[in-house]
Amino acid sequence: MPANLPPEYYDVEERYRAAVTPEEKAALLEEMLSVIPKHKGTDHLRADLRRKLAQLKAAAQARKGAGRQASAFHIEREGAGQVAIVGCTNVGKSALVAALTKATPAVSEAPYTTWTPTPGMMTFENVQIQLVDTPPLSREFVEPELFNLIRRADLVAIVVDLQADPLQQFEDALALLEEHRILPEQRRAAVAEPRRYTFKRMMAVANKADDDDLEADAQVFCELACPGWPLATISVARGRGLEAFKQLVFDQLGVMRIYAKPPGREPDFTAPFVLKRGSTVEDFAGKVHKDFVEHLKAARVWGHGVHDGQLVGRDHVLHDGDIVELRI
Ligand SMILES: Nc1nc2c(ncn2[C@@H]2O[C@H](COP(=O)(O)OP(=O)(O)OP(=O)(O)O)[C@@H](O)[C@H]2O)c(=O)[nH]1
Ligand SMILES: [Mg+2]
Repeated sequence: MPANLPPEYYDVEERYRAAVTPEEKAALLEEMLSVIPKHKGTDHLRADLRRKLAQLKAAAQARKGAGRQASAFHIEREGAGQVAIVGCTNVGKSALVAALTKATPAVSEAPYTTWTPTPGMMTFENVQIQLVDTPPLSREFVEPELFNLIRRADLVAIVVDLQADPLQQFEDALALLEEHRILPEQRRAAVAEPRRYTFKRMMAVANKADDDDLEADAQVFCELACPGWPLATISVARGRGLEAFKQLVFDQLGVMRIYAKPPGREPDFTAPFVLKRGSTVEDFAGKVHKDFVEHLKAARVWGHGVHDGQLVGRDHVLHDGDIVELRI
């Protein structure tokens, strides 16, 4: 036992030993974890407590039946899409979410810092995208609920640390996901029994590209680990590549922005409707108001592949940035 534990720790530990119910034990384990200083000397102790906590939570989850309980891992989707920021410990997931949103997850050089997810809204041009910081994908301490969070996300960003062993980190993260029957969309065509898996859109994020040499390493990493994958090369610490990261996330979400034009007025460019790419005028009408779908006669469109104000039918496919005036 390291000598430098604060006195509160021993108080909580005593209560933990006396606790009877699993809920009480779990709460006290959380309290113990919150008072332990984070440094190398406490790594083993923290790992041990976290393992116990994960076991307790898994048992509690199994008793209650999945999903009914309000859970820290159940995060309501907000904005244009939900992006799960995942990966091994210490790669900079929390640092990324803290840099791009108003959320303030703890960032630390000690491993296993995060263990509940934290959502935050990232602004890209005129849309808001939800990033979710998550606990590390670690075989030892991972909570089963994390995989449900990942299954619900619209996009999964796997973060690696270019200054550590990014290939191994990437492989470990993917292997753990695969054990829980989550595969990248990229692999769907190559899988023999696709019905056994959940396929998710995934992108790679090579973090800690603090200088040009490391940035070049990112290319090599991607060629070896995930050729053809969408890759964002960033340094959260140096603020490199973050704009390109946002653009890539938006592109990979597979959504588009449509502006509603009330007859005789200008559209509001600050408040786009966000629809799946490939959506039609009819889909858009349904998003504006469900009654509009039934009563829709035609629409006028300004934008891609039409002349200004062209009349189109309900099956017309829209494009990112189109302006639409619905005719009811
Ligand atoms: N050099 C460098 N360090 C970084 C960069 N981004 C994050 N870090 C550092 O990496 C360490 C880990 O960052 P976190 O954001 O806590 O990592 P994490 O992936 O959330 O870790 P867990 O919560 O344990 O899964 C911290 O010391 C950060 O300051 C970067 O771009 N360059
Ligand atoms: Mg973290």
